[in-house]
Amino acid sequence: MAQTYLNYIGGEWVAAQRGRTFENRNPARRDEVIGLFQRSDHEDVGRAVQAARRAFDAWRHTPAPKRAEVLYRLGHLLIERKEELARDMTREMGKVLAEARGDVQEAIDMTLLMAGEGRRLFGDTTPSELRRKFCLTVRMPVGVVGLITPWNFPMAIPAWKIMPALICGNTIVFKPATDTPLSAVRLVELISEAGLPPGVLNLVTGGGAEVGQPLVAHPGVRLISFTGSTASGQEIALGCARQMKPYALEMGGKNAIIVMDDANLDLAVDGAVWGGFGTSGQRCTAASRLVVHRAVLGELQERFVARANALRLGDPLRADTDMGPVINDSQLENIHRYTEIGLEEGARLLTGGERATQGACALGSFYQPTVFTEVKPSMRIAREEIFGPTVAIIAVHDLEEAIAVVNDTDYGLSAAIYTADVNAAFQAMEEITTGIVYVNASTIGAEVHLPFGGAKATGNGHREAGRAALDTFSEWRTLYIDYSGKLQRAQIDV
Ligand code: UN1
Repeated sequence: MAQTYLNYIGGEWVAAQRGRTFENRNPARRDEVIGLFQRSDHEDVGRAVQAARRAFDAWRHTPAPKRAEVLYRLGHLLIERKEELARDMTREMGKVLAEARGDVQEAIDMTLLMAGEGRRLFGDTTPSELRRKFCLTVRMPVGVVGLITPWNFPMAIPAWKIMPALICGNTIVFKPATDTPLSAVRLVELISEAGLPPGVLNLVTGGGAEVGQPLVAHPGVRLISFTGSTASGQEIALGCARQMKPYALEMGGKNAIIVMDDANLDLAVDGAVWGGFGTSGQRCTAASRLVVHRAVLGELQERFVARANALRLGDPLRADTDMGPVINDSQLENIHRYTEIGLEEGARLLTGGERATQGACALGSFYQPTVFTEVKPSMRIAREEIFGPTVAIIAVHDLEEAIAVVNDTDYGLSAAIYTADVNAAFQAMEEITTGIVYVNASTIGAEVHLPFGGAKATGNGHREAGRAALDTFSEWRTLYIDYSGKLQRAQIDV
């Protein structure tokens, strides 16, 4: 009998009001049920918001260095439990164990980074234009914040949002993806063990329509931070706009690697394999396009396909597995639909293009590493986010054309260039319109102390991680202190 996991509201583990649950299965072995989770609805959201509102006053008045102590304790608990957290994550989400450990590590890094912010949270001090007048800015919490997170980074992305929200003094209602609620429960268990006061962080599991939408619509929630698809992000933006509620959105990508004729091809192939097939291509930073100089096209293509074919698919808990399953069968069908679209559009399939069913793959939702060449920038497989192990190769004549192709997409998250030419590298860094640009490294590999996010349809101008995250989760308060003892008029009295 599968274990049942509960919501966490006001410091208590509780069942959803209506008593409904949903099943979470292992994508590598569909017969394995990970657990039953609460299928919550607007009533549960309402209770969680109420608990978060009640906890807000005490938490915002807790000095930030004291809030940080909870985060330091949490960081150490995460370090201690890293291995079991990674195993749970691999079981529910399917990324290979080494990557799951990396996901937990990213949560650790963010937790400790934000704990350090407890003694910084810097604002500005600046002179006044008037005498005996003092000007400064301080960060104030926003209030109750709603966090909606995806399944592809079940612990890292929740940590990117929860940790800055907490250190800034907000209280939280957290809705994790329905495909990865176990990692969310584990994280919340540890935060509570670390001593977070009841009500400061509340967990409500369930679907987008039943939990996400009421969270966005609730007038008591003062900010929504969301990572997920562009379609859902647009819905959230519209819902928030009706209430003048701020929202920070982190959405899709159609990231590209440029390989120039002078590139170190060993390095470029390593980066293309890691970027294209790491996490089975299910990263918003995945390298789903390879933009290759014609002079090296043949060789690059040959080496890349050989490496794709050599990837070992199977049980992601095994150390010798390179690539695990995709998240579920409906996503797998979506990935396969794009293979059909690519073929219909006239791209040439070099390898893959089918569900993988050999050996252990027969038990789960596996898709073969898939490579298309002769892809034109106008094709849908070159423009739309597939979120699977599918890479489109586009040939170009020179750097200018390569940059134009990279930029010719609605998205703007990450890009990379492999070249030995410093001028080409700088030109790419300047001209590519993504939030993140890598030189001689793949499109994935963001670190927590730098801003993460993108332009165009990828985001709405916010950045996660680094100091930038504090700007999302705090309101600036500007303070003027006039100690002249008389009326002084700015802009008028000189
Ligand atoms: C995501 O793809 O949703 O740079 C986040 C990376 C990771 C974070 C990715 N550190 O790929």
